[in-house]
Amino acid sequence: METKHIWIDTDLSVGMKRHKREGYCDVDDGYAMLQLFKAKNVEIIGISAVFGNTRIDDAFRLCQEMSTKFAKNQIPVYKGAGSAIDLSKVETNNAVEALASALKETQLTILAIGPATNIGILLLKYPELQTQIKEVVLVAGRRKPTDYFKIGNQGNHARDLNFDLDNQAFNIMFEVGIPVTLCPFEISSKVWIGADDLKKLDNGEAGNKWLAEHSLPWLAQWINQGATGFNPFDVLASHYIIAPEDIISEDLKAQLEIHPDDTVKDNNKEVFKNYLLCSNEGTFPVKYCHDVVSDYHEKLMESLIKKS
Ligand SMILES: [Ca+2]
Repeated sequence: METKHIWIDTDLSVGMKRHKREGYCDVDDGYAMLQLFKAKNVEIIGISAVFGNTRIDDAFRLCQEMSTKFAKNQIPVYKGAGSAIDLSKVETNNAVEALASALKETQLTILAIGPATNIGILLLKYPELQTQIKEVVLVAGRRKPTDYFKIGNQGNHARDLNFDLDNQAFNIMFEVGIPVTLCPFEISSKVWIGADDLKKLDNGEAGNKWLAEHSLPWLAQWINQGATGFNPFDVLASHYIIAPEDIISEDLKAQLEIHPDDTVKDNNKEVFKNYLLCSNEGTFPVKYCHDVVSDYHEKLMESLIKKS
């Protein structure tokens, strides 16, 4: 079995309270990281933190915590961008420099499960390294502007957060033409984690217990919105890296289009935003992951529960 060299870029926020509004932050980056920590066919070269689900300092601290406590081997952790790319003032950071050094040594597959800011900065600062990137796997996109993702039954549409937080970073990747794979809400909305799954996780290793414990308030938040479990978005992207045969994809073309913002209730054409749309009619080739194999849930749980 070929060992894939991978880099994880994440806005890890497991257990964090939301900044400036009520509730808890996403736990899904933790599932993706733990799955990769346990996978036998990958070698994780580095982990970089990015802003997104939480602030950069918290994401960085949590990456250090997960790497120190739960990784088989020590994986270096770097602090990346704290805000979206400003094209008038593009600044590098520790994460971008470390990723550049790693790419000079070896080709890498990048799992970018936050805003793609660090990848965008890297491509602007080190365009000569683009051929060293085998593939970037991201969580973003949809087919049509009328497709939406809602949590539960209260009528609230969720943002396409990673894309919404840094449109420009995605644009840069597409224009450069590196191989991009998208695992959007279309695929993750077919996968559920519920209370029984958290019980199974809680019986496992220390990393599993930690994740299960911090997932309880997140699950409660989804149940409160009328759902019966939660969709572990980012783990679909990590699963694609370790076992692409479990993920069903098609080759499409991406493009950015401006439409009324679907997350604003009663939006009477006052608030607009960019959409990342994937169809046969777009401009930039992408691999679009949209479904899972029939016994996927069992495979996912096995990959999370197995011993390191
Ligand atoms: Ca994430």
